[in-house]
Amino acid sequence: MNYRIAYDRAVNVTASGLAMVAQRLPLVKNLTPIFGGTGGSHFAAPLAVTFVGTHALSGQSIMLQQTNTSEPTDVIEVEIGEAFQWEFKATRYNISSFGIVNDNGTDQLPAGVVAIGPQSGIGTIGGIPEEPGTFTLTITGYRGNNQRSSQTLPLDLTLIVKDSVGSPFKIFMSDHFTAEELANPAITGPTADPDLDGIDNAMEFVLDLNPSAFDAMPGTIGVDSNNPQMLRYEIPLNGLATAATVGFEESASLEGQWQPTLGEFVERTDTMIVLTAPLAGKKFYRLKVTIEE
Ligand SMILES: [Ca+2]
Ligand SMILES: [Ca+2]
Repeated sequence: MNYRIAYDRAVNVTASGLAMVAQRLPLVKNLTPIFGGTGGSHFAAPLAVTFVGTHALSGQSIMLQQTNTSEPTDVIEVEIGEAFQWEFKATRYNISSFGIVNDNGTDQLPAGVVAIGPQSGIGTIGGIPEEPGTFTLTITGYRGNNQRSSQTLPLDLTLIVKDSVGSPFKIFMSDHFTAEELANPAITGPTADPDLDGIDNAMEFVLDLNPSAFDAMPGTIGVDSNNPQMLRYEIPLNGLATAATVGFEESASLEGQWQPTLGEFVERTDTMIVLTAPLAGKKFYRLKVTIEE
């Protein structure tokens, strides 16, 4: 802690008031050059002082406080991959800069976390954490651009980053639905189709569509440039759905028996699946996906 005294604000100070403040100063000897060589017993004369960090002798400390929620907290709990934003400002003046010190005493932030600003006195800490752990970030706001100006009391922000517990499917669904909806499998289960586009949620995930808005079936169909006798149907896949089983089934009629299409006609990569089928004849194909919930 680095309290400093400046003469930029006139406050009448009584001896008893000064004594109180002196007790807060970790380095009482710093008082000596400012108050002259007469020693600590001659505090009776009114002095003009401003305390940095403790703004007045009445104990009205300048604090940092969160601003982007109605219920401020200094503990943030998120999962890996979950975005958060925590904004703060000083209770009095606008801060022009701020410093952050982590548990190790350096300014390194957890992976995926950044500090921005302050802009108009508001600082932001946020991002998408990439590593689990509990991180204590000690933030100090400064009235000026350098870190030797008036400062707020330090605030310890605790960031708890938990290992992601959701499957890729659940994380995908959580981007589109509320917690209440996520708890209702009739809305967000893999076989539900809340947006009524005929594409169930499992397939919305595998195809990286929007499970809460109408989508047309994606993909491109054309003649295979390598073989004019063959049709080529290419469908892009969600790169986060690599664990899903994706394949085609075929049938001579829509009411008929669906059989898996032979592997020689299907090519799957992490980001697409391609069906190659003879142009001659008539056959129905459908995409089939199986996911881990
Ligand atoms: Ca749907
Ligand atoms: Ca949809």
